[in-house]
Amino acid sequence: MSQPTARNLKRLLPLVLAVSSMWAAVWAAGTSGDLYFTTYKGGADVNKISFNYDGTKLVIGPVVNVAKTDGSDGLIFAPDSELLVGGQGNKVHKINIATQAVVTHTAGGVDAYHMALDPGQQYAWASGIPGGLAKIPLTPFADGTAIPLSGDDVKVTSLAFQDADHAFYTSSGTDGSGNFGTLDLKAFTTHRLIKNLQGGHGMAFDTFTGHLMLFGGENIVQINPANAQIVSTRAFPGSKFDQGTVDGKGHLFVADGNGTVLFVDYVATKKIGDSANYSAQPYVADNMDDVAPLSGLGSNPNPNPNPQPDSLIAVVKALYQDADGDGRIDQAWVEFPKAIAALPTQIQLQDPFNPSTTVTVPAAGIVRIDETHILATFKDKEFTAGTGFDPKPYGKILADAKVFDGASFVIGDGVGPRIASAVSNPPANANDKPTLTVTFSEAMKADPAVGFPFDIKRPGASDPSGKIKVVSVQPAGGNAYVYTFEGSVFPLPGDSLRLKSGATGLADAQGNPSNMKDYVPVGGVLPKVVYQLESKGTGLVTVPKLDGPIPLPNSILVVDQSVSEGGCLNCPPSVNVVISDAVKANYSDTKPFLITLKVNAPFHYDLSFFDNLGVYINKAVGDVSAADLARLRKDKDGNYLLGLAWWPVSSRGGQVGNGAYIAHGTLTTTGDLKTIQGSQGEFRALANKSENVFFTFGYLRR
Ligand SMILES: [Ca+2]
Ligand SMILES: [Ca+2]
Ligand SMILES: [Ca+2]
Repeated sequence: MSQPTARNLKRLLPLVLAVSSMWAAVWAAGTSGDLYFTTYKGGADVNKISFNYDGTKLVIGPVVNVAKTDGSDGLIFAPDSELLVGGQGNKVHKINIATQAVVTHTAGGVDAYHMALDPGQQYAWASGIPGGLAKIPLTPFADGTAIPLSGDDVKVTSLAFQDADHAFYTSSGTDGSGNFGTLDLKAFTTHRLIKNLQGGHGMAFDTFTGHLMLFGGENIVQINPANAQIVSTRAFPGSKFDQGTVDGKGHLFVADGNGTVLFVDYVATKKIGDSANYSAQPYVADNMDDVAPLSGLGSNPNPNPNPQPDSLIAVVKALYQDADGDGRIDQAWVEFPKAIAALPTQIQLQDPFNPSTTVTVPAAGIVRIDETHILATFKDKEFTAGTGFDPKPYGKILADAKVFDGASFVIGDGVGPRIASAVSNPPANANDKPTLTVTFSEAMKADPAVGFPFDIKRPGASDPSGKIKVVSVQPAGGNAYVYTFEGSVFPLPGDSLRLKSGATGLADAQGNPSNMKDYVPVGGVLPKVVYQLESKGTGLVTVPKLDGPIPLPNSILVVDQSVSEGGCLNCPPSVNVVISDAVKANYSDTKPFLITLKVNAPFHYDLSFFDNLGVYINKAVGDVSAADLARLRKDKDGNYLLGLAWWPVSSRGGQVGNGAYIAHGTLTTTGDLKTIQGSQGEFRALANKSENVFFTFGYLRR
């Protein structure tokens, strides 16, 4: 390696130190502004982004096009605030940012890529990668002149000035490595200081450290110009760095051919390679080429000191959600168009179902999901409903008006569907299939291929999950669907259901899957099912002596026990008195009723009676209909208490004598037999709906 000349070192050093210490004291934290950059494939190839770094996190704005050229590479600002852009050939563009007008002049036959502003500000210098040097007049802007170089390197890439007559140069190809040295701008001779430096492609002078920052390939190199020693380096593997810049406040930006911009905060360390530095490398645009200087020669003489209103951050998308899955909206998911450094501190949200209700979510309820998304949660004030509604401007960021656009923003439906109701329909006839009518909380498509998309709970019985086979799903109007089942296992009244969380093929119109956490009871009617009643014991029933025994079609007389006189539902007029007496039951140790039932729905009875030798006595077949029940009193739970009294007259017309008898048959119901009391007196609480009856009882004739 060659050493720099003593003349070079002395010239630069005092100025650099004075400036850097001043900046360090004043600017310790952040930086913001506009970063202008080019892309290398034409089209909308001159652009800018806003950036804001608050000392902890870099935030960049969307890409804004500045102009279109027929080729662009390096770019600098002219003293008149127009952009000078190397045109990737024998041309230099000058762009009026306000009008987007582009004026192009030749570069004296030199291929113009990287640009540098001369310290005297009358000329710009264009150079190649590496290539010849051209001097471009700026007062006025005109065709350039090629300046042949001699010395160690006759082709150059980037220049960084020490003073009016002396610059540092790189001489580098597209791989990002190259030679580094000094250029005498009077003699136009070069003196190489470092050969084949990894990272020696782009270059910027940094007043903050007094050093040169070089960029190329994966590498950033910090060189002390006073002695040409490398102070610090850092590699960012995979990067294709080209031209970079510094803001003079300890922050560096480098364009990367992969489309990112590298940002490094070296305020505290003053060394670009220090691992303690904050760095970020956000994607900006495809075909990223170079960035314009942010400080020093070639930087914007009139940078925009204040963000324009259009740089306030607006919400791009927002959704109401139901985090705990109870069907009530309890949070808003909010998306911003770019990374946000600070969170909103107050968000106002309107209830879509009760427009007069708004909640204000304070900072404590606002959390970051990632760089561009936040959640505002208000579980303590969740809305009363919310799975399906139209998007409307329900949201507003109240605080942070300097950062966030305070306009109302639209919030859409981000809550998946729920079950509003489910009704079980048992088969009415032997060949029918059972069905379940499910009404969802909002419009959705129920895909039959999904099968049985519900979690089911069946208290006190075996879990039917996995045994339920769906054979079809048919729309039934509105948000209702009819699920038809194969086999005997299907949802019953008393079961409860919920939609499976995240079940595919079951989203609402917006594509939100369900996250229903609670269960909805299944309504409807129960199927006829047969159960075993007590079949032992010798209860004793009694009926007063019948003066005129007559055989009846039904030897079971159904009596309403809620009426003290014992109103009979199916008694012929001729037996009224008898039953009335029976209800009074003034006979010790005997009961007037063969069976006592508590029911909530119509039922069917089919019983036969035999004597203790098995001789047939009589039978009882009939129904207690809904119309019958409607005549009775209901208890507070909706049940009817009924007595089944035996009519002790044989089919041949004689009253039976004292003795043991056998009852055999079934009681079935479309509803629920709540309790049943056999002749021996025990009440049984039944989970079942129907009974097989087979028992003996004693009959005491009075
Ligand atoms: Ca370039
Ligand atoms: Ca909720
Ligand atoms: Ca929804």
